[in-house]
Amino acid sequence: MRSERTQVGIVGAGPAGLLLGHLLQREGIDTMILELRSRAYVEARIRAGVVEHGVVGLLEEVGAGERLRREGLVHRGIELQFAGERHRIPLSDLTGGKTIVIYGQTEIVKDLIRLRLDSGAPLRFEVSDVSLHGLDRERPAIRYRHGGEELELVCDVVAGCDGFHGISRASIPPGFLSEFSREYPYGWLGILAAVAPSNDELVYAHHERGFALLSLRSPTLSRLYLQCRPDEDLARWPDERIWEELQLRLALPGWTLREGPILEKGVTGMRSYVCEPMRYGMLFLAGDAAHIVPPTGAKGLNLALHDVRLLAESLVDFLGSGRTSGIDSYSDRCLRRVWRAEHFSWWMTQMLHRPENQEPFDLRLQLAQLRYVTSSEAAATVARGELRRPLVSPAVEEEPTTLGCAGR
Ligand code: RFL
Ligand code: PHB
Repeated sequence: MRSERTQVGIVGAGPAGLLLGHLLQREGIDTMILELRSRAYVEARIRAGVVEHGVVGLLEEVGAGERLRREGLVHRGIELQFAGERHRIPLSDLTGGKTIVIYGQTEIVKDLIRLRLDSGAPLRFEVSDVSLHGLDRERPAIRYRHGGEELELVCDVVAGCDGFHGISRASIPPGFLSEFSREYPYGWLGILAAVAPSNDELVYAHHERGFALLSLRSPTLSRLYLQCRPDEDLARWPDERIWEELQLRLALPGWTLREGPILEKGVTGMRSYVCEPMRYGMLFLAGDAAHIVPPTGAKGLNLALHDVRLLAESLVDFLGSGRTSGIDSYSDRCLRRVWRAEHFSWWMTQMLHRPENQEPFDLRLQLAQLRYVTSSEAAATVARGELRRPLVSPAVEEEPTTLGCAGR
């Protein structure tokens, strides 16, 4: 087995692993990124689309936001549809001018891969048999296969950025982590369609047939989702049925949902999950490897990038000056933001989705909540107050969320 050496071994080239690599390389720290999949696969995987204000700032600040600034679509509000009406939530007005940007996660990943490869820093795709060793010792190691060769990467620190199904969290001894989770009886059937978006802003629709979401990726690409069962069989959803259902759930008098060729479709289950702490010895977890949220709140990508910003700062301090205060408080600092996002995502999910056999009482509670969120001056005022609170540190700055200005 050939042995190599790096300061930070990063498992996973999703948004978290790639941004961490970029942030550390800029500070002169040696990193190696190992990714299970091919570059083509990673660059084609369709996921998130909403980037929050703070994350846009972060990407721009570190030289990874050039195309995002050019091509990203700035949104100042979103719409909530229920009981046959649409109500606009003016995010910007409620948050002192902050905006969200619509820019595919896939595009962020492409931008970060390009930056990495241009810098000459190592990024290996299609590695296999990845395993972690000596995590509770001073020099942990990552063993893996690449191009038919068995390799060992000796590190100062391992960053587990390998998503919810990765091996990093699974390499922590049983009993060490506390895990918190909730499964929802819902899935999302998502499509990408070659048609101009039918609305300028996102529409979150509560409907008796189930939730629907109208989103977009560009002036010529629509992204739409339908609530379905978590184990929904896509074979039961030919394109015509998908459009028919979207038409029913998003219908509004005087408004038309434009249809077009479906380029991609998939089903995602919904789950909330957090593990505590986000560290074991010299292994630090970041992003979906440590926590996931149902997509209703559009928080997962944003949380993942916040984690690695904190992790990068802490590691620079540790590897550069030997200071341990940053790495020692990393998990607690992340988890504060994580739990706020967990609450918000759960809240959005339970407010907007239709459970099977919903009790009439629960339906009325949902509608009451939706009416409150869209009409209450008090909810908006509370949100503005929250955002003006003195900040604990820039890294845990309060963010406006897709709907987060109201109802929390
Ligand atoms: P990722 O993106 O899952 O990347 C992990 C990477 O690790 C690789 N990997 C391994 N590599 C080496 N060795 C191993 N043993 C490995 N095992 C796995 C994987 O191949 C992969 O490349 O995690 P990361 O970087 O933490 O990023 C998290 C985000 O991807 C995720 O939170 C978001 O996509 C969630 N999400 C959304 N978040 C938002 O902020 N806004 C949104 O609008 C939003 N919409 C969504 C979403 C997620 C969705 N799905 C598919 C669950 C919409 C959907 C439908
Ligand atoms: C998306 O465009 O993929 C998207 C938008 C908002 C969400 C989730 C996903 O809440």
